Amino acid sequence: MFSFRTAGESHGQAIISLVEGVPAHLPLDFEFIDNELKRRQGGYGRGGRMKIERDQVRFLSGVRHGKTLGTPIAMMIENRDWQNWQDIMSVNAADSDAGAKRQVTRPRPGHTDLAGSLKYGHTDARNILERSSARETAARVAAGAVAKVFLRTFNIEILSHTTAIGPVRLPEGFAVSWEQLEAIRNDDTVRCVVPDLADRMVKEIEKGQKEGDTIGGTFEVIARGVPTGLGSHVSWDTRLDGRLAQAIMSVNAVKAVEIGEGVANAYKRGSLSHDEIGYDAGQHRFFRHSNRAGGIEGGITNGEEVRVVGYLKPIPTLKKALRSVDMISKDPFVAQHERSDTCVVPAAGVIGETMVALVLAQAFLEKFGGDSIQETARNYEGYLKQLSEY
Ligand code: EPS
Repeated sequence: MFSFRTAGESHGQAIISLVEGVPAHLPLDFEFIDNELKRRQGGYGRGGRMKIERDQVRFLSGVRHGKTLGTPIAMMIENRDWQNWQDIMSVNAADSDAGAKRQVTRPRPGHTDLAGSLKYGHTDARNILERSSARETAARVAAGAVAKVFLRTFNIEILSHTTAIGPVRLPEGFAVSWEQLEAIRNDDTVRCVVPDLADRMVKEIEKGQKEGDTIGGTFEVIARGVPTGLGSHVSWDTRLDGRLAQAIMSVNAVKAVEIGEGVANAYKRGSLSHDEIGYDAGQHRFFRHSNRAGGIEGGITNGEEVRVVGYLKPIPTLKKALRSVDMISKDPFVAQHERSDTCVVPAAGVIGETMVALVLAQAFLEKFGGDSIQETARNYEGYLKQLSEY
C-alpha cells in the first residue's frame, strides 16, 4: 500500500518525509526531485524566509545506487533557519527559558494558534504554529516528486498554473494548453499563463504588501495520461474525486476544492454540464467532446485529463492585524505579527501537483500493484490491452 507521512517543525532541525509502498527498481531522478523543491520555493509574494532556505533532499533510506529498494524511503530537508532558532526550538529541557523569548500568546484569527493551543493545552501557540506552518509542504513535495517519477514511468504527467490572485482571474472556461503549462519557468512571478493578467496579479500582491494585507487566489492542477479506471464507485472512500478533494483541502490555506467545472456546473442545466461521448476507432478508445467533469465520473477516472482547482484564503498572518485576545491575560490585543508571506498561491499550485501525484500514485498501485516496477508495468500493460480489446 502506497502511503506517505511527514514530520518536523518549521524552525526545527529538519523536515522529514517517509514514503512507503514504492515498487523496487524505480530509477530516481535526484535532479528532478530537487527542482520540484525549488519550484515550490518560488513565486512573487513570498517573505524573507525563502531567502534563507535552499531546499534539497537528502535520501536516508530506501534507495541504493540510484534505484528504489521497495523499502520505506526516508528523506530529510534541512531547515537552514534552524541556525537562528537552535535554543528556542531545542529538544532539551535545559533550554526552556530560551523558548520564552519567542513565545506567541496573541493568536491570529484564521490560524491554528488558538484552536490548537486550547486542544493541546499549550499557553505558547508556538507549540502549534511550528507544525501547522506551510514549511511542512516542502516534505510533501519531496514525497510527491517520488510519486511523479513513478507516474512518469507510465507516461502520467502533472502540472499546474495560477488561475486567480485576489480579484484578478482568468476568464471563465479558459482552457490552458499543456504547452502553456510546460512553458512556466521556475523563476516565473505568479505562474499565470496570460502575461497581461500576470502583471495585474503582481500589482495586486504589491498593493496588498503595501497595505500590510494578504492575498488569496486559485490554482488548477492538470494530470494527463491518466488511464480510465483509477478509483472506484463502490464505496464513499474509494471515489477518486473525494480522495483528491481531501488531499487538496489539506494544503495550508485551501478552503475549497473543485473538480473540473464543478462550481460553474451547479448553476447550469444538465444538458450543458456533461461531456458527450465519442469513439475513436483508430485508437480503439472512447473519448469526450469536452471535459467539464475534470476527468472523473462516478469516482472513476474516464481517460480524460484530471483537473482539480484549489481555492486559497488569504493567509492569516497580517501586518494589518485583526482583533484578538491574549491567551494568558485574556485582554484584547491586535494579533501578533510574525515575519510572513503576502501571497502563497503560486507555491500552492506546486503543492497541489504534489497532492494529486500522491493520490494518483496510490490509486495506480491499488489497481496494478507490483513489488517491482517491472511487475507493475506488466500488470498495467495487460490492463491497457484489455481496454483496447473492449
Ligand atoms: C509560514 C511562515 C513563514 C513562511 C513559511 C510558512 O515562515 P517564517 O515564519 O519562518 O517566516 O515562509 O513557509 C515556509 C517556511 C516554506 O518553506 O514554505 C507559516 O506560518 O505558515
